[in-house]
Amino acid sequence: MTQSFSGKIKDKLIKAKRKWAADGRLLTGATDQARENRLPPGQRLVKDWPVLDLGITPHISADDFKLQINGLVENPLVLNFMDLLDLANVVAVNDIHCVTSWSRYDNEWQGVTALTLAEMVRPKPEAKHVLFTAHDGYTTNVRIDQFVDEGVLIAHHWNGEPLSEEHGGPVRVVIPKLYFWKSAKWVREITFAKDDQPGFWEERGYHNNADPWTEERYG
Ligand SMILES: Nc1nc2c(c(=O)[nH]1)N[C@H]1C(S)=C(S)[C@@H](COP(=O)(O)O)O[C@H]1N2
Ligand SMILES: [Mo]
Repeated sequence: MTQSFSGKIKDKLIKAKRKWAADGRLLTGATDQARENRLPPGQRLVKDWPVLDLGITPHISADDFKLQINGLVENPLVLNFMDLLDLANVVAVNDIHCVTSWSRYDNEWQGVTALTLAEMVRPKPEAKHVLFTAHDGYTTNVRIDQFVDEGVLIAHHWNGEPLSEEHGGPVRVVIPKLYFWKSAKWVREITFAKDDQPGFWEERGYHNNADPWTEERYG
């Protein structure tokens, strides 16, 4: 069977990232004291916004976009792009911290809070975990308390512009307190569950919890 070009790139990227994870590379532990309050340990500040993903960019128009919210909830929902715009929207400004060691300050996101969506679907008492599934096949997981936390958005605008395709448009998740791999681009499904289900990188050596302040990078 011949493998597609994008399939090859994908495999290459996965291999490189897995190697870093195995080596514990990028785990510098160094802290810039002058910026201690803003820049987590082992991170460096960038001005541009790198694109990181599995190498496959799904093309989903706002018209075709649908978000399913399901699993252990009283009221499963399917929302389209217009539904999201019609819900209470907020603007939140926060910093991105990527596990590959770059951080980017002052990103202005617009979208619906995860808390708003949770209130709409009403998770059952047994629901303790949330799994995000994206259109490129990517998955990532958080606990329900991390999901409903302050600043967590299902976002469709960045710095006043519609979120670009390469950064997860039309709609991505933003979980500012965790390393950025927890923020699924091109999100299509949010599933509440009793048990934790490790996502794509969590299964490949990334930390389950992903707190940048305690460098929960790998393991
Ligand atoms: N759907 C999807 N979401 C994803 C990823 C991915 O490969 N697919 N990569 C994650 C990782 S590892 C990072 S660092 C950020 C990168 O987001 P950016 O490209 O907007 O900087 O997206 C996260 N969300
Ligand atoms: Mo990442």
